[in-house]
This record gives sequence, C-alpha cells and structure tokens, in this order.
Amino acid sequence: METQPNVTDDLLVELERLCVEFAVTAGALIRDERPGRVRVEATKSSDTDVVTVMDQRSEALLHRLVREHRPQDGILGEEGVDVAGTSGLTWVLDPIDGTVNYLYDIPAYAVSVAVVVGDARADGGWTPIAGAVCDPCRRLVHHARRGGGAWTRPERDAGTGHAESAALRVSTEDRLHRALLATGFGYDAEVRARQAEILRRVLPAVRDIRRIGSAALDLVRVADGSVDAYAESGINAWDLAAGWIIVEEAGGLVGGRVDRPGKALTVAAGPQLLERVRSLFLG
Ligand code: LIP
Repeated sequence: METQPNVTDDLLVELERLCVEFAVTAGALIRDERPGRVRVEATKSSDTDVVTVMDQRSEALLHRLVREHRPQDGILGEEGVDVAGTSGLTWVLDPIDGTVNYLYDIPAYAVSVAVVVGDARADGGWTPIAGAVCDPCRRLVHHARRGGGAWTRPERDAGTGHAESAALRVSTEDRLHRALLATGFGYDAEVRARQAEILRRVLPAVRDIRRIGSAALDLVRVADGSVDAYAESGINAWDLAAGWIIVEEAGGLVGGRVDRPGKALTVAAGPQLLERVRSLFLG
C-alpha cells in the first residue's frame, strides 16, 4: 500500500518549482560542459548501456540539490544514488535520459526530475505528483504537478514563473492508422529481437514510428501532441516518472500491460487512442 504523505497544494507548487530548478540546472551542466569527446566510464545491463562522466556529474549535482532543499525526502537515481527518506516522498532522477544520443552528440537528450509517492523501487508501486523534463538542446523545460496542468517554457524563465509558459495538450487523434507513434528498444540483444517481432505487427498498423532515443522526450511529445502515442517495454522509473505526470496533466492517459505503466510495458496517448495502442503492443 502506498504511503500517502500529507501533500498540500502549497507543497505541490514548491515541489514542481524545485523539479524545474533542478532539471534546468543539471541540463545546463550537461550541455555547457559537454566534453568534445565524451568518455564512457562504465557499462550496465549490456556493452551498449553506457555511463558517461556527465551522467555521474549530473546525478551528483541533482543529489546535492535535493539534499540541500529537501533533506527529509528519499532519492532514487539511475546511476546509483539511493537514499531512504522519512517524508513519504521520493525524488526519482534521470541525470541524462538519452545517454547514447549524448555520447554521439545527437541533440535529443534530457534531464528528468520527479517526486513520487509510494515505493519508487517497486515496479507499479509508486505514482508521480510533480515532475520536470529539461530539454537542454532546445533550451526548454516541461513540467507539471498533480492538478496544476502541464506546461512548457524557455529554461531562462525557469526561475521567474510562467512568463512565457505554454499549456500542453495531447493529440486528439483517434485512428490507429493515422497515429504517429514514438517507441524505443532495450540494450539487450534478445530483448531487441522480441521487440523487433512486435514492431513487425506495429509498423503496418500506424502512420509511422519515431525512435527519438529518450523516453522522457517521447512522453513530452505525447503531452504536446507532436506524437500521437508512445509505447515501450523495459523502461525504468527514472525514464518514466516526470513524463508520466506531464502526460496526465496534459489530458493524456499513461498505462501498462494491465493498468499501471512499468517495466513490462508503458503506453501513453490521448484517451481515444490508448487502448488501441496497448492492444497493438500486447498482440
Ligand atoms: C533510454 C530510454 C529510451 C530507451 C533507450 C534508453 P537511457 O534511457 O529513455 O526510451 O529506448 O534504450 O533506455 O539509458 O538513455 O537513460
């Protein structure tokens, strides 16, 4: 059962503000201090699942920022930060989502920062309440809090409120064959082979697919309507958490194999399309 701390509207506003501030600060670091040649420091689930020095520096920065501002909260980061908290709130951090794009200097990577309730370490055991995705290449930050709508604004305005904010709304597309679908693939060869088999069924059924290489940016594109849907299996809490709340606050739905998104499957779309995309991926 999820621990439901007493989350007031004022606290939600403050958590969203901190998510934006932290994501933009880490986004500026990975953009402005990107080395000419990015070195692979380590690999994780496979030889192609890489960690760069900037993943590590970005997560260390996010870790410090959360500890300074919200010392009572838990923290779970992609690159190993794992801090228990006492507040019932956990910060879920992806210091660079789209690491392979970052390694190859392909301008499609993000910093994803979210606050969740429940057990962030248990697949399906948590729910986001605030989050921000910074797109450092476009100098934009996308953000939401439960009940506050979903927004995009230039990162330079991150500290000044909604000066040039634009509300995000999901696509109203309701036909699968006209849907532009974002998706992605895992790092393990056997997983990729299974995903390729699913893609054989998916590709003829939709308008087209886009493989951007960052789940966080895929989810933001669902929220702003620049893709009609997103579906992927194998993503982690840190890939998903901020984009989840942003899609829902933009009027979309986020689901999984049964109901909640997670490792087995994450699907995001407007209400008219979600079930059709879920069924397509489940076969
Ligand atoms: C990435 C995800 C993306 C997936 C990639 C990779 P990372 O996360 O955001 O959706 O398709 O294979 O897992 O590893 O760049 O943080």
